[in-house]
Amino acid sequence: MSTPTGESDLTSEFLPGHVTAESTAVFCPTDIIPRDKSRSAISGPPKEEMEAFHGMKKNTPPLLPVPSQSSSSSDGLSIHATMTSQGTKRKRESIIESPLTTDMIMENVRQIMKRFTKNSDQIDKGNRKKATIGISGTSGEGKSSLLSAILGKKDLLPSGCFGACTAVVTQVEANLTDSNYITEIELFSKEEWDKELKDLFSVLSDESEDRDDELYEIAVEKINAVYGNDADEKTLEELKNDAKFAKIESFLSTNKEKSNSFSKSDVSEFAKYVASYIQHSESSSGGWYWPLVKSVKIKIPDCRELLEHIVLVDIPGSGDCNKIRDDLWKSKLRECSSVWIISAINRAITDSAPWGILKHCTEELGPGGECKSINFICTKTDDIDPENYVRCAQLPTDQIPEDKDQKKVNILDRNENAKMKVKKKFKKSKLKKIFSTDDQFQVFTVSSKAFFDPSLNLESCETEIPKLQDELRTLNKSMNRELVRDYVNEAKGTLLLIQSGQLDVDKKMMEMKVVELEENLKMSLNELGKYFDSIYSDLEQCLSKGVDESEKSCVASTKKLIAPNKDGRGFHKTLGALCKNDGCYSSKNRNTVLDLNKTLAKHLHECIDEDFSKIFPVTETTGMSVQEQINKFSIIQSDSANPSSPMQHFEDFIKTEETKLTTLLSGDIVDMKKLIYSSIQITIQNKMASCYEEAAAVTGTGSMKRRQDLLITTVDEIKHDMFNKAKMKVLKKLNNLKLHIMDALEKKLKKAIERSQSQTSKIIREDVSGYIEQLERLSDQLSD
Ligand SMILES: Nc1nc2c(ncn2[C@@H]2O[C@H](COP(=O)(O)OP(=O)(O)OP(=O)(O)O)[C@@H](O)[C@H]2O)c(=O)[nH]1
Ligand SMILES: [Mg+2]
Repeated sequence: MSTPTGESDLTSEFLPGHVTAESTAVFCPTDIIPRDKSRSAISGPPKEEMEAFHGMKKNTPPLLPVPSQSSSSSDGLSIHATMTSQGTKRKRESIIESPLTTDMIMENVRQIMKRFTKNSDQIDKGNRKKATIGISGTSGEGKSSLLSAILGKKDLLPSGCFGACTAVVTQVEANLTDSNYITEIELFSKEEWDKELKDLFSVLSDESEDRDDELYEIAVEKINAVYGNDADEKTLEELKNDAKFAKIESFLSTNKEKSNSFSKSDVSEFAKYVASYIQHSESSSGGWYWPLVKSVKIKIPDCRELLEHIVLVDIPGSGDCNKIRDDLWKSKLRECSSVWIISAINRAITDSAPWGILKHCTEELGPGGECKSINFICTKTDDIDPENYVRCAQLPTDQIPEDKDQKKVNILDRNENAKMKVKKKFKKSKLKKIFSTDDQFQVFTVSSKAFFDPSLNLESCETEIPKLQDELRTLNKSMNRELVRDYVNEAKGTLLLIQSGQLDVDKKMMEMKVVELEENLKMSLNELGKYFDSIYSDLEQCLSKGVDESEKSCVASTKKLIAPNKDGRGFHKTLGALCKNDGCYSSKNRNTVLDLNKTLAKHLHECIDEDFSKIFPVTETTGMSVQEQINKFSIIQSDSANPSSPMQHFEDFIKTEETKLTTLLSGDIVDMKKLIYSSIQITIQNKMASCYEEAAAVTGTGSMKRRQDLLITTVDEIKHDMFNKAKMKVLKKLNNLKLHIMDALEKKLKKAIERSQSQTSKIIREDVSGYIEQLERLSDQLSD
């Protein structure tokens, strides 16, 4: 433990480390290092120095000297030149006036806390989740190229010229520990792959005329990718006798427990390795593992500033009808706080695909998810046929460019046009309804190619890649601030506990305060309980209405979905796939999605959507959200203690505990809200499961009709029970949320009261009020 004898000592200890997502120290009461009385007096910096520092009377240490290299810190706040020098009073004052970076604030707090805790460097990983940005779009539109450009690493991710390229969901984040490129690959278990293989071979053996050609093609591709050319011509039994088969089996068994991890310092070597797991290539067979992969995580060095708190997820354009990956696709969307829709600029307006993909998942993004914004990104802006453009845009023909500069004028003109048209289209789309303001939807026009290739004559800013990088940087910065704010709050709580413990508080007064706070807790919980009861009854009413409407219309809407009067033969295959896939069919490019479960859940969703988004809004305040109730929950009456009262620190400590709890609970609220919303569809799917299975097994002449009849009759028979179960499930989960929140508040705040009481008996004789003030000043610097 360091003896805080002043600034110079601290300087020698100071390590300009980075703040990491994980760097929120946990300060437990047990961590507090008791001091004996003889040493306690020296626990702050020397008094004279302190008074010289601020003219303060209290024991307040100076803010730490600032490392010069922190000027490149992740939050990019400007640093005054004098902040790097030290020694005189004048210079120290300028330290206070200049804004500190979050790194500096963090380090200051860490240094302060070193004096009082054994593990001020201990890291709490669980506190705040990283933000997920989903990058979605049809195959070949430039998602992977865009990601590589944003990270400034050309060819990092495989990109393809022919057909689908990225085959699996690829998660990209920052490597915050060293300068290596790391990949963690999650493979199917041996059992999962055995089942998949069995399904693939059953698709191959289907020789009936209603065979699903898309499924058939996917089965051939997958089998050949893993086992080599013509493996699809063998039977499953023959394949099992193949040496390659045994190799793959053992590969999956050995990787069952741990994910397959790989680390390289050389980017091209790394890219080549990763490609074999995520690239879908038609040019060669065997030796490609993408069919065996569930998901891939890639960690990139030197991008802390962009991705310290953010995960980018490349969501491949084509579905492969694998249920596990399909579920992952949907659950990834549910996790996204922002989605980037990617479309080549020449198709952005006319092509329905980019909109089609998301049209089917507004629920996963809106009420059932946490999406705060959508960026529509038009890619390949460098790719223009000037003559064609001048003609299509009906520009005067003398504007056909003859040189590069004229071409650039056309490119920029098309960019502006595209932005305008896409925004207009968005205003009319279904997606619009999940947002409350227009600025939650932005359009970018980018060229990943021109970003790396200056010969294409676009300035870096005209490629708009820097604009997207800035957006990431800003988000990262604000998340960093939140994290550091939590850290400072936590530290403050610890010091307040110490401070309240070493003041001579009258025992009787303390007992009275405890009784008062316990009483307040009871009353506040009571109020919160009433709030939950009222939203329960609101939702119950909406759901009951939804159940009635669902019962009335479900047979008709089922018929409309599974028995449309068109293209009977083609539809036979679609229906077969729908039954095999638990009620949901999605075409390879996800443009066409038929989801019977979602169709059946529609009325229940529609009836609760308005209330649900008031109770669980994604961004705005509604006056009736759970989050707002938690934010205002407090057992401290605002003016219950006067500032000079010895009880003040005790109350302040409770307040810091309340803030901590609010942060913890907000994550839980979002997670549980998603479960509540999705429970409607899941209940319906479970209720229909045996019917899907039965319908999938129907074969022979007239099987389409028999499948349709079976589905329609079942829906009619079980509708009452099914929709009521779905309703009850929602209410039960809402009640679980209530219990979870009430329980957490009660237990944690009781514990906080107990902790501060027991602290009073500890022998820590040290005035830490100066440190507390310092933490408050640091905290002020973090306010927006
Ligand atoms: N001219 C031009 N071509 C681009 C640009 N971005 C990507 N491409 C090309 O478009 C093709 C597809 O790019 P990818 O990045 O693989 O597309 P993707 O969206 O990841 O495709 P999937 O992985 O199949 O989902 C490749 O040949 C790229 O070289 C661009 O900005 N300009
Ligand atoms: Mg790709």
